[in-house]
Amino acid sequence: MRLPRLTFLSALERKALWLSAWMIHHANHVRPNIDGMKVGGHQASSASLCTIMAALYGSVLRPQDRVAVKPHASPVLHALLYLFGRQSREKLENFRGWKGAQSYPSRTKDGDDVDFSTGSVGLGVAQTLFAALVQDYVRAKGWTEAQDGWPEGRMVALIGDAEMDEGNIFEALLEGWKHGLRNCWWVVDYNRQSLDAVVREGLWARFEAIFRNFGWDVIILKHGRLQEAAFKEPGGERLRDWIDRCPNDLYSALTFQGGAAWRKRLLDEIGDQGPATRLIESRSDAELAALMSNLGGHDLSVLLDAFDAAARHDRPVCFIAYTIKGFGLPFQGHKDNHSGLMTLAQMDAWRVEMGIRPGFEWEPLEGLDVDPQAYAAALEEAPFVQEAQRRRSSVTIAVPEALPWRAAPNLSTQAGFGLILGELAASNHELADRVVTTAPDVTVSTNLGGWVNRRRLFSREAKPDTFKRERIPSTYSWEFTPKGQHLELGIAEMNLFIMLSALGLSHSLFGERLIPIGTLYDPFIERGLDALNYACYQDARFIVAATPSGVTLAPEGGAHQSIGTPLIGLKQDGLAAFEPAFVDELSSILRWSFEYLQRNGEDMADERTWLRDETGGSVYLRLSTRQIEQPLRTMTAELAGDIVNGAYWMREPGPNTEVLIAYQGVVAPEAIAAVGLLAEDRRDVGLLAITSADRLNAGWQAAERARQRGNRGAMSHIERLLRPLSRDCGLVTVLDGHPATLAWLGAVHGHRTKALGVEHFGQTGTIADLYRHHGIDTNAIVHAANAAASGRPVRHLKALP
Ligand SMILES: Cc1ncc(C[n+]2csc(CCOP(=O)(O)OP(=O)(O)O)c2C)c(N)n1
Ligand SMILES: [Mg+2]
Repeated sequence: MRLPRLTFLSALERKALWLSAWMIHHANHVRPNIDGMKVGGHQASSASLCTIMAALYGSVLRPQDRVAVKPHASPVLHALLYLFGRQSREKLENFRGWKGAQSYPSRTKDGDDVDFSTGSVGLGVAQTLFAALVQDYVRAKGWTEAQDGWPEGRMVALIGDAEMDEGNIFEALLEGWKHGLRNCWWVVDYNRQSLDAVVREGLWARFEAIFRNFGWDVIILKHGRLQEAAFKEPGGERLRDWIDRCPNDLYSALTFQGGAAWRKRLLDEIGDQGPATRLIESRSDAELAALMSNLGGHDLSVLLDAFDAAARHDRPVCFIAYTIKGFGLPFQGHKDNHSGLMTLAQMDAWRVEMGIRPGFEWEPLEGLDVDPQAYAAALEEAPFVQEAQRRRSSVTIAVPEALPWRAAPNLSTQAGFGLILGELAASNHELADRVVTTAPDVTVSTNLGGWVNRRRLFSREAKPDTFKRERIPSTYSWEFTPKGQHLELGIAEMNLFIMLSALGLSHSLFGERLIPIGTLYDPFIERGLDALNYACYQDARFIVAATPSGVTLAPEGGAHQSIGTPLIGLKQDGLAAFEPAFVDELSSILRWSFEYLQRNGEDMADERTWLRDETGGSVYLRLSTRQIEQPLRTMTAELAGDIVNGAYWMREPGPNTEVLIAYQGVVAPEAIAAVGLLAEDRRDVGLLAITSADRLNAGWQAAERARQRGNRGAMSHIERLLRPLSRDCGLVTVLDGHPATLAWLGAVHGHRTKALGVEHFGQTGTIADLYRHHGIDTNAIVHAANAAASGRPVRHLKALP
């Protein structure tokens, strides 16, 4: 015997509601609480989405669809996956515990069926939109896995209505419109409550207008079938009219109070001693409460009709589903219910109501009035679970032996970046076909122009370059084609990082590996920082080249200067940060990066560097527009290895070295000049070229931890480099960025350290003016060296400003 679709989904909804609330209750009140702290979890927010998620996961979603679930409804997702046999009971019992089911859905920690991590509201929503664009991109390339191996999926976001306040959602909408978004559904859980309170009246109409403006279909699911039937009864129109005019906060308050309160209010306001009164009075309190809470988002039949109809086309659809926060729970509708938990007494009473015996709380069939075999069969037949594994994977794309560029005596790292990509674009290496670039309206100004000239812009529909057709000379060709490999974005750095996040998950979402490279101006990383963090948190793989950077962009001045970004590079988990000075360094780093971002190996530290490179990750390149003299040298494997590990000797110190200068990035000429001056008076001066403070620091920390655990031989790259220095050798660190980036080098072996860098921003001037002002010029380095070193000072120094 088969279960009718609605019977099955209604059972699924009931169990999702019970298990999500119980999971949270168990974590807070049943499991031993060692810290005496509230464990938390969101029973009301979860209840709000149970009907919608039961309909989607039980019947509508297919294995190829990808979903971002509203963060605070993660218990519902865990519960549904448990019912489908795709999540363990042990994990549920350990919800919010060590290695248990995660507080908010997590791709990396929860496993195969969590498609997108969520948590910082708004980001997961936008991620579905960008993922839909990436799906179109890979399918347009004719690669087999995307084309034949796997059907086109739908990218779905389940959104809290207050989540819609996040600006990044609207930035994404604009981008979706420009790129002809398809296959994207956003379902708004319109419970009219946020964390603090009840939301403004009439928001749904604003949402509707916005989405329609951007070319979306909008489907408003306001009333359930019970309400629709009641509206057809005599007096029903008066009831509909009253509901339509009822303020959100009053509706919530009455929902909380229940049937008797509804009766009193409705009789007071629409009682007519005639048909409307009869409509109300013909129902018991419980029936009246059920009628008034029968909103579209809690009615399976309404939801299925809407989803089934939308599934017949690929236009983007926004569903605004009216719901009740805490639906079916004792605090439903209460404005304080966001973080509210059911009390022990409330839970016990509700348990009885749900037909659950003590000790049987986790049993999948407990409290259900369905044929167990038919129910089990329906679970097995749900389209969502028809693939054992929903995540895809991709083969590794080979990386060329070397990345050449057209050398010149003076170059900036930004120019070098353009040259290297230009050469790659001209090559017929497979890697070049997998690279996809993107930039928020800074393609030309970050030197991606050469790449785009050769590899063109992506669009599903071809569009020629009008300037070219009109024979107007221009350095850059701007031609769109489905074969194109550059995704041009509007000026929104949040969008850049969410796009990189989507591109960087293509291998897992769509089975085709992409090598995404995004560019932006370095200071504006901070504009998109949460999205960058989100991309790393999801383990998306990409390269971000940030240029220009620091105060070195001198005349640009003001808020275009970046100070703190090297610290972002240092601290950001999942991101290896580099700041090369020379183009040959950049070439080695890029080549390594192409491999690094494809790795997916064991979480094991390398014995030489103590870096966990086998796991792979993303890469941040901090570049500059300052042209500097390039070293004439051949790149040996050893030097390339040191560059990637974070530092190498420009001038190796001897045993009597009194002072060592360690620089990162674009201030190389100042550091080199300072060493020249110092060497006039001192026997031995060392010069350390640092390409990655981040990787040096990570290795140092890891080696120290290993030693604490008993591995006494553990030694990182920076420890090995600094080991030969005598105890009283002084150390000067310098970069065009915050001095704290390198100041820790003094702690490696306890050397006296002077850390130079930039702490204030906003001055315009020449590079010399600004380096002097911030104390990162040659003169300042020599002064600092004198202060740090033992022995005689250097004579003939200019005073510091
Ligand atoms: C960026 C960000 N800011 C704040 C929060 C804290 N927070 C979590 S949920 C929430 C409000 C949720 O309201 P809504 O989106 O309507 O969800 P509901 O629980 O009503 O379904 C807030 C402010 C967060 N998770 N992320
Ligand atoms: Mg809400």
